[in-house]
Amino acid sequence: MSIGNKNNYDVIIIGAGFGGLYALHHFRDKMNLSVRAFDGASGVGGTWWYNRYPGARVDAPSSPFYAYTFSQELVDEWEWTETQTSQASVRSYLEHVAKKFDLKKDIQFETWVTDASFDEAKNQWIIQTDKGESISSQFLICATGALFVANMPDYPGINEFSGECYHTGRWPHEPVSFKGKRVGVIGTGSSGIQSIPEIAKEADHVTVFQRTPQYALPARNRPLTTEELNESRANWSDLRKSMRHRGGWPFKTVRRRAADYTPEERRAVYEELWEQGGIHLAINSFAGVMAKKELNDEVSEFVREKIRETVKDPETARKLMPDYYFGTKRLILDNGYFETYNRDNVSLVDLREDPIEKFTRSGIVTGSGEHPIDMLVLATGFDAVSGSMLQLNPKGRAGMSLKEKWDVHFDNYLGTAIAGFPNLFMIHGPGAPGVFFTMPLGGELTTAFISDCIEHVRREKLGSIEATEQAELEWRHEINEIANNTLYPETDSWYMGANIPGKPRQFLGHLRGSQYFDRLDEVARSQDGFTLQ
Ligand code: NA7
Repeated sequence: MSIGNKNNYDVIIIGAGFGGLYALHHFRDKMNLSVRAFDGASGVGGTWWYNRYPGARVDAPSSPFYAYTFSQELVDEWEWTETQTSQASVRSYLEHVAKKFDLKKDIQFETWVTDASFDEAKNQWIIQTDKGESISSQFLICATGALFVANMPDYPGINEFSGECYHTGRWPHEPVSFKGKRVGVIGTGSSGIQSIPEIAKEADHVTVFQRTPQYALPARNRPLTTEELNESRANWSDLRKSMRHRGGWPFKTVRRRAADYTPEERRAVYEELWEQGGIHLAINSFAGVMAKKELNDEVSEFVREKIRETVKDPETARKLMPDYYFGTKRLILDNGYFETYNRDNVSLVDLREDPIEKFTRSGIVTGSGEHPIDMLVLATGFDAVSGSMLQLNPKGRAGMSLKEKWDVHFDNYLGTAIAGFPNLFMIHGPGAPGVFFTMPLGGELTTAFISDCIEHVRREKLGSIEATEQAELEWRHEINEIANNTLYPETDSWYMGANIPGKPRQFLGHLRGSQYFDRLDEVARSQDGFTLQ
């Protein structure tokens, strides 16, 4: 084992969420490298450390698959309890993982990395922390989180608001009481849609400020049975392979051709899938829903009908009608979201027809007047995928900053390496499958790739590995081509960077996760697209 001293390691990892924790375990325990990890939070979890708002859950019927896959022992000993895992449950699981693999001793918590610069003469990264430390390593792993930098709206007077104010992505650790309060919630993505029903159960009144109505589908969350858990444990190695080859989830998808069905028969299929749970409608209806406009329109209309049937007040139902292509914004699994609008203490403001003009000390003023509130909940999302890397803003060759490099396009190679930034690897960077694949497994597979690259450099006694600009260019075309053959680019979403004013418009994911990881395997063997020296 190469032992690092206090100031120099083989590998520095930034972030102690799913990606960073696994990377630490892998590099330290499987590759015998000296590793130090840093995280600004006081504990493990990354995104799951911060997003502890009421109702926070994985946005998929996740258990036991939204979890690490590499250890049968871990799979056998962890008791998942519900199909749609709660934030508290994910956090307990990650605490357990950290303890089981003795990870915390190599993580420096409550420490922000304030700078990271590449020393070309020594082929090393030097990081500075807010504790005044300067530490170096040959390799820098950025597990900084795809959903980390909170998007804070910039409405006139918002800082004058004198009531309590919380962003869902920075929720306090102390309990927040909504009792007797008038709560304003801005944002109806996953975080808004998961939290609004919970807040409404306790608050005096909830006013939802909605910019874009959403296609939320029933989560049908339920207890996971012992038989189900044991069955997946018994077949874990096959399930793991299925996940790798079926886009991150082991579920068998039915390949149906829309043309083989009459409209009435298709409708019956949608109904059946809806009853099974929204995820089935999302992944299992007909081939081409995400690429063919007419077919997509049909599913969109089906969901709109369901919303109309659920929401009693026709005017509220009208405002809740989504009008973009189904699935082109992150699909949301809800637990009673639309039903919440039938409560007397919930009202909806459609910001597209009644925009926010300003905040006062005690409320929000829209075109129709003032909405007095005691508490503001900002469920306004994140500067997703690229935001955490830009916040870190590493400096590569010749001192070039990532902000300069990514001024107009988030160029990189394979969603993990960046030309001009040798020996730096991202986990879930722009263009990686990220949220289009099961993220814990995606992190494991990406780490395996990075590990092959590091192994290669060390075996050959080289100093650095760096993506070429040509490889970046080809990669840019490759991921854009995949996205451009779908309806995703037609919609303003965080997938496209459209939620952040001024952010370059670029599809931020890779839609074919299994193919992507095949590609990583190929490149791990060939080192194509990299310069090694
Ligand atoms: P999202 O999905 O980005 O949702 C944010 C919501 O906030 C969305 O409804 C936005 O409307 C709205 N928003 C953002 N900025 C504003 C302003 N300035 N004014 C009004 N409304 C605004 O974030 P979440 O936290 O819900 O979920 C992120 C991911 O976490 C999710 O996709 C899952 O993968 C887990 P818009 O739709 O942009 O018009």
